[in-house]
Amino acid sequence: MSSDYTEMWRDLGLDIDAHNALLNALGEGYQQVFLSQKNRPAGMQYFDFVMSEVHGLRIKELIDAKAEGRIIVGSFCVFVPEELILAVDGISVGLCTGADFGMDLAEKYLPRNTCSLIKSAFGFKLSKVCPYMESSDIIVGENTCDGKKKAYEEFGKLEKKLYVMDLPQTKSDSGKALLRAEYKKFIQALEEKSGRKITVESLKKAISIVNNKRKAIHRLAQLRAADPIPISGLDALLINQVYFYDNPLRFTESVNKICDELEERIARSEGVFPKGTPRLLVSGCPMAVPNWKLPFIIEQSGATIVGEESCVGERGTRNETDLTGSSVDELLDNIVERYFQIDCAIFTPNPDRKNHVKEMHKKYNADGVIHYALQFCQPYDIESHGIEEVLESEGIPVLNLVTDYSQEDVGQLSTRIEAFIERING
Ligand code: BJ8
Repeated sequence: MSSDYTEMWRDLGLDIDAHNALLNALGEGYQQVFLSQKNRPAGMQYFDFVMSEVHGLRIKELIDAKAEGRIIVGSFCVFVPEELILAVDGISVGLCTGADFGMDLAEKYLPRNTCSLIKSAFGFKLSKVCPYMESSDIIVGENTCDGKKKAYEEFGKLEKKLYVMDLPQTKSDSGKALLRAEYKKFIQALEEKSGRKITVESLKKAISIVNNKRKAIHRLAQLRAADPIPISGLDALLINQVYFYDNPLRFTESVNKICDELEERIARSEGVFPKGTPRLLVSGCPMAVPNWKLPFIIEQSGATIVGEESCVGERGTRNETDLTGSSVDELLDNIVERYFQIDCAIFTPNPDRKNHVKEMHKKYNADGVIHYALQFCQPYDIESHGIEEVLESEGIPVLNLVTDYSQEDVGQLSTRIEAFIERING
C-alpha cells in the first residue's frame, strides 16, 4: 500500500488488529495465487495495483467523494442496478463476501449450514474489517435465495443502513412488474439519500457508462476463445471481481487497454498456457473477492479457465441496457428489461441458464464444464443436476463440485479436478 491509512480505517470504525490480519492474509494469498503466475499480460499491473490499494487509495477516493456530497451504495447482488446509483451521482460498490473470515462470529447469528457467501458478509461486519461496508450510506440486501432473505432479517439488527429490495422468483409478467416496482422504490430511496433527482440526462449518462463497462468486459471474454489463451482464467476472474470496486470510467479504460494487448498476443499466437491446454468453463455460484480457491486449483492442475458462467462473470455482465427513451420511466423500462434477463438460480423454472452454459461452452471453445456450488446453496446445487444432464447428453463432460471457503478440501478437489482433466484428455 502506498501510504499509511490507519487513521482513515480507525475513523471508519474498523478493528485495526483484525483488519491488519485480514490484509496480511490477503497479501500472502495474492502473492501465491496471482503474482506467481508466468507470462502475465503487462496490463495486469493496473489490476494488481487496484488490488494492492483496494482498502487504501480506493477507500480514500470514496471518502473524498462523500465529502463532496456523493453517496456510496454497497450491494451483494447483480440485481441492484448500478445505472440508478450513478444517475444520482452515487458510487456503487460490491461488498466483500468471498473470505473465510469471522465465520465463528457469523455462526452466532446464522446456522452452521448457511453458505459461505452469506456467512462471509456477517463475518466482515462482525469483525469490523470491511471499509466498503462501513463507508456505505446505503447497503442493499435483496430477497433472492432463502438463505439471504432470512439472513437480512438478522443483518438488519447489525446494520442500520440496510435497505432490502424484494425480487421476483419467476420470469412472469407479474415477476417483471414486481421488479419494476422495486426499482421505482429504490429510485426514491436513492433520491432521498442523495438529495438529487434522477433526470433523463443523468440516467442516460449512467446507462452509457455501465454499457461501456460491460462492452469492455465482453471484449475481454471473447478474446479468451483463442488457443493459446492470452490471459489466465485467474487474471480474467480478477478483472471481473475488480469490476465491482473500481471507478467505472477508469476500469473500462484499463480493460480496453489490456484487450489491445491481448489482441496483439493472439496475433503473435502467444498465450499464458501452451496451445492445446485443456479448456474449462466454470459455471455456478458467484466468486467474490478473495475467493480464488477453485480457479487456482484448476489452473495448477494443468487446465485453463475460458469463462465464468457466474454473477462475477458473464451472468452478471451480459446484455446491455437500451439507451432509447425520452423519459425516466421509459429508461427504467429498459433497465427492467435488461436485469430481468439475469438467469439466477433463484428463478423457477430457469431454462435460460442451461442454454447459456451450452452457448458459452461453444463460444469459448471449452472442452468441459466445472459446475461449482457453495455448500448449502440449494438453488445452484439443485440446478447442477439439470445442467449436468443436458450437457452430458450432448457429449459435454461435466464435473459437479460443492465446496466452501475453507482450505480443508483442497487435496480432494485437486484429485477430482485432475481426474476430470484426464477424462478430457483421454
Ligand atoms: S443474481 S447468484 S448475486 S442472488 S451462494 S447467497 S444463491 S445460498 S449469491 Fe447471487 Fe444475486 Fe443470484 Fe447472482 Fe444464496 Fe447460493 Fe449463498 Fe448465493
